[in-house]
Amino acid sequence: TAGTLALAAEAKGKSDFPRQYDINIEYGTAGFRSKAEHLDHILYRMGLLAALRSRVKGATVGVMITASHNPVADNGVKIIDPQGEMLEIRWETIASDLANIKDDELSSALLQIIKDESIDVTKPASVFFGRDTRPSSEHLSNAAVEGSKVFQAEVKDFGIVTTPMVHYFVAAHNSNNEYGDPTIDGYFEKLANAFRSFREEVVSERGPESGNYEPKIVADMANGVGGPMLKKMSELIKDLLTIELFNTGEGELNHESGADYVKVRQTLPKRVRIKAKDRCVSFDGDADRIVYYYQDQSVKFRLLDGDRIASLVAGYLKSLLDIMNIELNVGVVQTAYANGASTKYIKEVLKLKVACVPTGVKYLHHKAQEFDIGIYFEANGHGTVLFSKKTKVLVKAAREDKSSVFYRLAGGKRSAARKMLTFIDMVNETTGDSISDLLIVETILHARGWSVEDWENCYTDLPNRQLKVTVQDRNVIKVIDAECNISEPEGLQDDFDRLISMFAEGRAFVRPSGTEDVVRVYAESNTQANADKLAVHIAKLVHQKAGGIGDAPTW
Ligand code: G16
Repeated sequence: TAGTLALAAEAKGKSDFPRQYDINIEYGTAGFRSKAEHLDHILYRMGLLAALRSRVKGATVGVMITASHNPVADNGVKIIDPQGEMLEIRWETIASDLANIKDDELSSALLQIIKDESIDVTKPASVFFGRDTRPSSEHLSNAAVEGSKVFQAEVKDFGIVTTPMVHYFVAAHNSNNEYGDPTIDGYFEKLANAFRSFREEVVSERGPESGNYEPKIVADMANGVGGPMLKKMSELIKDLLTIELFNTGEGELNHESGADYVKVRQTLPKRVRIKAKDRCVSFDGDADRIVYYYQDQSVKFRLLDGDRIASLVAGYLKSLLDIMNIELNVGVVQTAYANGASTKYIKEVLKLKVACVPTGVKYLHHKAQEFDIGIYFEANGHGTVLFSKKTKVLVKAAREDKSSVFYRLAGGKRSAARKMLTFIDMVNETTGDSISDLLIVETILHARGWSVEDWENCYTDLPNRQLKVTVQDRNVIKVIDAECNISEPEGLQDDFDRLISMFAEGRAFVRPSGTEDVVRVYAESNTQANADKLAVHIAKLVHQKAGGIGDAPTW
């Protein structure tokens, strides 16, 4: 019975996974994140909760153990819902409450959830597990597995895999393999086959000539799980793309490398050998983000971030729709971090809709579902593309269109449809996926015959700067308007506005991070010096008026 299970869960929790730290940890931007040593009891309890969530949904759910871009000493966990999407936001509160109760409150809390959510504990439950390469991940994963087992869930542990792979496994399994084969090989084959088919379609249409596109990239793996996984992919497509891998695990995770380091510092990762104009990518620690960059002739670092990927994808998909003559509601979803120039380009040049939502893939994903084709990317390189059922039906119909008397002339339309369907297969629609995103970008650049510079020439980024401010309690900052403004501390937004108005093309905002104990500052302006200055002034104001600790940041 529920009572017996809850008592067993509490007993095991007390003996094997007691709460040893009196620290309140909330389900944040991407699940729980903290120092690894604070997380034993939370992982165990999330294993319990995942088993309950599986019963509520009557489907398999996923648990990923990672702290992604955070330092190696941190770790974290997130629960993945049955279609491979992030945990329903209402359940984040349930998760936070369960994570923060005392050990001897566990059975009553579990019984309360069972009652509130009308869960039948005799029904089957199934949980998939995956973890990143952090030294603490195996131990923490075992704690979560133990939790799910106590609640009699069937458990499948995929071991060390990327975060988006776990999202994929869950979605594929729950679709009865329609979305793909829910295995590691199935994941690689699905993406690699789509990449190859697309290439064949392009080559059969226009021959082997690929314009300015060079089939070679340099890849920084942040010393994370991306290393072995991209290596595996690279072997499957080595005749089409040469991938030179760096930071594949010999150094410290995310240290002086990885997508976050490159994006925030706007600099090359360490321990990577490149030549001018080499097309380079960086993954983050769990391979759900990617940024591109290169060094130009004058050895200047040039970044092509998530906004650039969104613009590239949106422009290309629109061109396919134009060929097919299909009208669909296509939109790009961004956050306040999106470079103002990208938003302008998408709206004014591509003539597509742009929506802005708060930081966190979960918000972007939900918004993107409102479009027939929803392209969402955070500037940090986290994103994917969602295609509605209607889109898939219309494109399939266009592929089969043999009605035209000008059958031969309709060949372009059918080819565009085949490309679009193959493209859909290459996308991990469940969440941002570095490997899938890399294949998408390479496919479009090849199809367009573009070099990385051609891609960059679409628009010119406004110079920008990001800083972090450490404060006593980051939650004294209350954000509104999709994080573009703050409502508290009172009067601080007015101070920001006065400052911003003094900078040409000035824009800035601040927000408490949901993955680190800091307040983030973003500023852009007409020159790098101005963007830096604006960011520093805003950071100083935050430091002064929101309880800064230590020195205010400088640049
Ligand atoms: C996570 C989230 C992202 C978010 C990032 C930073 O990324 O998945 O959506 O942009 O954290 O969030 P914050 O600014 O709130 O700290 P990752 O790659 O760490 O999982």
